Amino acid sequence: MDKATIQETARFLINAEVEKQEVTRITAKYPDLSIETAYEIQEQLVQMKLAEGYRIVGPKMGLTSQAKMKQMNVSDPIYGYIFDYMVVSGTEFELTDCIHPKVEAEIAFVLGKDIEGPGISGAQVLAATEYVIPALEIIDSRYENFQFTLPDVIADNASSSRVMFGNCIQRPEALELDLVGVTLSINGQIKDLGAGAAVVGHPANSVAMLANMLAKKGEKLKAGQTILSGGITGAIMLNQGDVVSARFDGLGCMEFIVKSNKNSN
Ligand code: 0L1
Ligand code: MG
Repeated sequence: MDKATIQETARFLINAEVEKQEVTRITAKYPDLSIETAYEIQEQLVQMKLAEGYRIVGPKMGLTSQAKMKQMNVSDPIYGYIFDYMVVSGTEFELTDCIHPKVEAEIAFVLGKDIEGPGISGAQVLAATEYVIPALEIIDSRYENFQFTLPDVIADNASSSRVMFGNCIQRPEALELDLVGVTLSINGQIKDLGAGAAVVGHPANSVAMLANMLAKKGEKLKAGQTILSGGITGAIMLNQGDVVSARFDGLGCMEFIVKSNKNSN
């Protein structure tokens, strides 16, 4: 794929996000799209957002659970980027900001030191982590019906859309992160649950994989970045009026309400 087509495809995906309009997956037009080229489209999309003045909060890992990897028929997770405009503060989420959002519970790592791959281990990640916090990631594939192949979702910034961070801060050594249990409930009913080990065995392993993947393009994880390590629970579709709550063992509770300004008058 030439540079102009990479730029045009990245703009196509940004427009879908901005206009909140689902689009046909890009592999329908480019069936031979490789993983490498998909990451080039993602990189172009990231550069366009930076040029628009947005700031990167941190990279994130996606497709980290066995269930998601099996579903996509892949053996490795993928990465994308969380930007400042994606961070939702408060306890309300605006449904009409997205196309067809889903929520998943994660543990986020805030780094005290840079981490530069290759060869990074989970233990090195824990040593470089200032603290961990609970997070609810809202993913919103720009593709029709959340249907995509691996290159499609990589190009689409790993479905990144919104994120809420909890305010319970813990040093990483205060918890056994692989044993941290999480329940994700909607309107008081548990929709999914899991433990940190669902994230490639241990959430710190996921961050280590991320450092090693980014090293291939000469990037490192930076002190101060907040990094989503991957879904402990599956992703649950959101609907207007939903009260979403997540309980993290040792990391407190998070709750938000799904609003829609479409029907507010
Ligand atoms: O954060 C994630 O795990 C999302 C990865 C992309 C796959 C999806 O949209 O379900
Ligand atoms: Mg996620």
